[in-house]
Amino acid sequence: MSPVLYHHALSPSSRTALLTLRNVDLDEFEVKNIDINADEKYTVDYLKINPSNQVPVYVDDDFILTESRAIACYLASSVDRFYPTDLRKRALIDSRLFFDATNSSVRDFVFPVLRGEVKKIESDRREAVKDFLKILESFLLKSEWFAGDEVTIADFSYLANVATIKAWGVSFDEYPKLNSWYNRCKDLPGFSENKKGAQLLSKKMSILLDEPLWKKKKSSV
Ligand SMILES: N[C@@H](CCC(=O)N[C@@H](CS)C(=O)NCC(=O)O)C(=O)O
Repeated sequence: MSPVLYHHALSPSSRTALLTLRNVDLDEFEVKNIDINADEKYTVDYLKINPSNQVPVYVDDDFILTESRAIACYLASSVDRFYPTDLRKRALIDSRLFFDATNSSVRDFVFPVLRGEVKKIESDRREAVKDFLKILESFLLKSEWFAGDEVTIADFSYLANVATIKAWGVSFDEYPKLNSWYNRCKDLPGFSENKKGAQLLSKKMSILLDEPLWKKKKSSV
């Protein structure tokens, strides 16, 4: 049986795993869409695969792997691309991945809206997203990609989140390095698919809110 990725297009975590799959270019795999809002996700079978009930999950025969970035590490290692074995190169990639995984600004912005808990987004949540972008800009001061001069899985992880933020209508004028990186990513397999998922998420959030998802800056003229 081909390996299966349990996926949901709206989920940035899930899109990290899918972007990695598209880039490592496995011969055969299946993408199974799981509706994270539907009962389907809560079946006993899905709970056996992932007790936390989340996407993504990668299943290859009896090997079950949860956590998007662990999936990315595994897939990249299996083809010996995008995750170099050089100790320091790998350590920098891991550092970037852990930072992305533990920075909650995107999920804190998205989840309360999707759960219907808020109709307006508090300003500190918006500020946290801007702080996140500022840090990403600083990561790109010395290199074209997030962990050196070559594309790595760190870039797949950030691309899922950055496309999500871009789809909200956030201007990247203040983050020129990040903007150039994003444009460079357009050549990566899976870029458009990831962008489409980000746009669908943005659309869903906009419907649930009583205000624009991201207000445009007033022109000074
Ligand atoms: N740490 C996990 C986070 C996964 C995650 O938060 N998945 C969300 C979608 S972005 C999900 O499945 N939410 C549904 C739920 O928690 O019920 C990873 O990176 O794989």
